[in-house]
Amino acid sequence: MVAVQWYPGHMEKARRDMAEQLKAVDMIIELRDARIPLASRNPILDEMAPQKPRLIVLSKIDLADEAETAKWVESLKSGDNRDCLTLDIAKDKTVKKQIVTACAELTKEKKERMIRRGIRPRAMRAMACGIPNAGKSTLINRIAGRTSAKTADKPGVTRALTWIKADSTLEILDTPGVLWPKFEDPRTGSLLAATGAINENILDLKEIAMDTIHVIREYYPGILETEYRAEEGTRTDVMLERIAETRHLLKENNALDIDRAASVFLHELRRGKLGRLSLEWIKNDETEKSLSE
Ligand SMILES: Nc1nc2c(ncn2[C@@H]2O[C@H](COP(=O)(O)OP(=O)(O)OP(=O)(O)O)[C@@H](O)[C@H]2O)c(=O)[nH]1
Ligand SMILES: [Mg+2]
Repeated sequence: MVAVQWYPGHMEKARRDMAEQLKAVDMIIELRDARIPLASRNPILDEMAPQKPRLIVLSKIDLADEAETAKWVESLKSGDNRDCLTLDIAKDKTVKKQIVTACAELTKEKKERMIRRGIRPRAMRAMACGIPNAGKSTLINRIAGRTSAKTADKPGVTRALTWIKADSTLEILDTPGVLWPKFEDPRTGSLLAATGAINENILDLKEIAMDTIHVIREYYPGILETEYRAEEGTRTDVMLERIAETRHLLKENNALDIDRAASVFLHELRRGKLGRLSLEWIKNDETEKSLSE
């Protein structure tokens, strides 16, 4: 398992800016990647905003295993002041309606309290946050109904905090993707790298690809062998050779280009070419509840 860490200065600054804004927000919309619902959980959020109502949005469900996602949602929904939605943010036509409805439900008590105290209810404010590349800005644009936030298929795109108005009841703050200073479990860094949450320039893609091949073979035996025409039991490093062969990745001297094979493999995985795969399966001892105890 390769050790990965990515916590550049702009993330530390974003964390401070977010902590500052938290006082003004009524709830959190936490985006996580449906393929890795635990590895994409930012522990900083629990420290910064343990009390705020939280809507967890599992993004990229179009790339994740449906059966696994259903189990995760059950676990992530449980708890007071919490809800969990699954979304294909880029395509789902009901993104705005689902978010507005879920946020209204989670802030209902607060609104009622304001009315009881004779305060005219204002729009509720939600902070959208989560790991880089999870789809925060895409979500903001879908809700705003226009392309106001810059999005791209690479991590670290958003650098500033920006408010948008969903409707008269809800305002949402787009924030930069942030990670945290240390991944307790080395698998976390590797899974975040595999799914595209970490700047590729700092990664050893071959190591990440090998870790990922290992995970996929555990959960989905046979699919890599079929896709890349490899024998059952092929060693992980040899699997990269098979990938180079089937995708015709050769260096100038006609040797197999293993570095490009690693990169092509990870991009095929992220595009969903290998099917809908979840890289973290729910285990009884690893649920959200046990983590927060
Ligand atoms: N397949 C799929 N792609 C998505 C989904 N949501 C977002 N994307 C894509 O993911 C990429 C990243 O989206 P962004 O909205 O820029 O992500 P972000 O969370 O704002 O990223 P940072 O600003 O870097 O933290 C883009 O290429 C989106 O089109 C989804 O539900 N499914
Ligand atoms: Mg963004």
